[in-house]
Amino acid sequence: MIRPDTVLVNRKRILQLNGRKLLQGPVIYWMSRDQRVRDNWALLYAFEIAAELNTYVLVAFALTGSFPGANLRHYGFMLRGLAEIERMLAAKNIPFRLVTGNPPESIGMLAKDVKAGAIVTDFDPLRIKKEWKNELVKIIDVPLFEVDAHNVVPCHIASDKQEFGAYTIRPKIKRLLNEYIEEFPEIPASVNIGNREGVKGTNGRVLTTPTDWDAVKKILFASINTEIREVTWLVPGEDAARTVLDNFIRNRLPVYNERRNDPNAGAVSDLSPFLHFGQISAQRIALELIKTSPGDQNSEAFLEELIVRRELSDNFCHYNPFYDSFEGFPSWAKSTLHSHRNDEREYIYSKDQFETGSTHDRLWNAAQGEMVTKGKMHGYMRMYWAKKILEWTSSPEEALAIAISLNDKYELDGRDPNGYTGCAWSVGGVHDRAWGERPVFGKVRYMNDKGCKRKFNTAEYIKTHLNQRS
Ligand code: FAD
Ligand code: FO1
Repeated sequence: MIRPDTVLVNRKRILQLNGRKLLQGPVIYWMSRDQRVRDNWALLYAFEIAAELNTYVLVAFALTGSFPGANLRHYGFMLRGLAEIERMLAAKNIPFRLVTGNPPESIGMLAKDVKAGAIVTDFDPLRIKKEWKNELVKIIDVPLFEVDAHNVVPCHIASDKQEFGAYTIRPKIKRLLNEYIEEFPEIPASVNIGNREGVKGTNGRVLTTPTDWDAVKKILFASINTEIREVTWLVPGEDAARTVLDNFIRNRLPVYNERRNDPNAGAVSDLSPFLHFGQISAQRIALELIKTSPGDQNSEAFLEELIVRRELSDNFCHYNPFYDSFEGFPSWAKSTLHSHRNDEREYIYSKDQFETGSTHDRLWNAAQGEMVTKGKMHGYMRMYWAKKILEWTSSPEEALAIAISLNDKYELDGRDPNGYTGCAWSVGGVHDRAWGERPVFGKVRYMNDKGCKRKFNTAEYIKTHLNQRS
């Protein structure tokens, strides 16, 4: 076990994924989910190991063009955030290296090339990330440490099993919050920043010359779907995320509790894209909220979403391998949906009709329009949107597949545990209870436009988001 001279990170955030011993050599932080320099427990742990080995940290990001459901809208946002990270690291003389190809292979090769002594990476409950890590441990001879830098209470500490719902995970998180919601230590000034002329590979080639991001984009964009436009209303990156947070706390938090379910109100934080790409730490957001407005109903309502709901999504994806399929629904939901399989559907739409917002329901089409145009559908509408897909398709399996596919294709914050869980909640009653039985839904909670009309001005929402096309 390591005995660093300064313990920066709570040991319970850290898991070692293989049984290898530390070697003498630089420590690679394989940055993936938590794409930020500040407030990053995984990066801080890499510095702990580097201090112990009296070596330096090399931050590496493995870029793959085949991230499921990702396209220009997402890669554009992410790459601009990564370019900012490289600049922020360079200002601290911390080397950065972008590698491309299949991530486990490219990280494995880099580790060999620099004769790494250890690798640290961040926690992510998604199947693809678990596969990458399982592949990497087969090809390295150094320790691979995984640090939960995304959750305030580490996922495997909050609970060791799939939770039934917010009501079961909330007390477990609340009990542990004080231990984990600590301030972040600064990156130790004493970090050994390696040789000034950059990190060399075994063949003497300098690996950490500044990344040619235009060249990276050119190669990447030639191989991905580029028809979905990047968004322009949101600037990516750590600094921009902090500005959005400060603006939210000042201007929107005071009305959050009462206006957050009104999609016309602009009362939500718009932080989900930054949280998805890890460009801001949820713990930082919570720390700032508690500092500025402790205990008021708006902060409580927001922290419920940011901590309990978000960590419930990681819990679901981490412990349920079927998080994106009918199989992952609770048994009560599977049986009730099953017994209503052959109910008459009033409408049946194809994926293309959903995607182009060509249903009979203008409110639904407006929500689709908001997602396609803005890249971020309002949270209340996402529930309505997904539940209507269940109502207007011939099976719950098809409904879930269409909801996930469109969500991941157009949402800037898509391809995320929150998304798989949100779709499974809407279509398959995950984390919800049984309601009054009705056609198609069975006992899965039903939503209709009357419910929306009671909550907000649907005509205004339709006017704003129903793109001219339909
Ligand atoms: P705010 O209200 O400001 O919330 C702040 C943060 O709290 C969010 O960024 C998010 O991290 C968390 N949060 C809020 N609501 C939820 C929730 N219901 N579940 C989990 N965390 C929550 N969220 C995504 O991040 N990516 C998705 O792809 C996604 N797809 C969804 C699909 C469906 C069908 C549903 C019902 C929900 C989905 N959500 C998804 C959850 C939620 O709608 C979004 O997190 C929220 O709308 C993001 O906007 P915001 O940050 O402005 O929200
Ligand atoms: N993570 C990586 O380590 N490498 C990638 O190339 C990569 C691409 C990518 C594209 C879109 C997107 O939404 C996420 C992407 N991620 C990538 C993962 C991301 O960093 C998050 O870890 C997960 O999506 C959230 O769990």
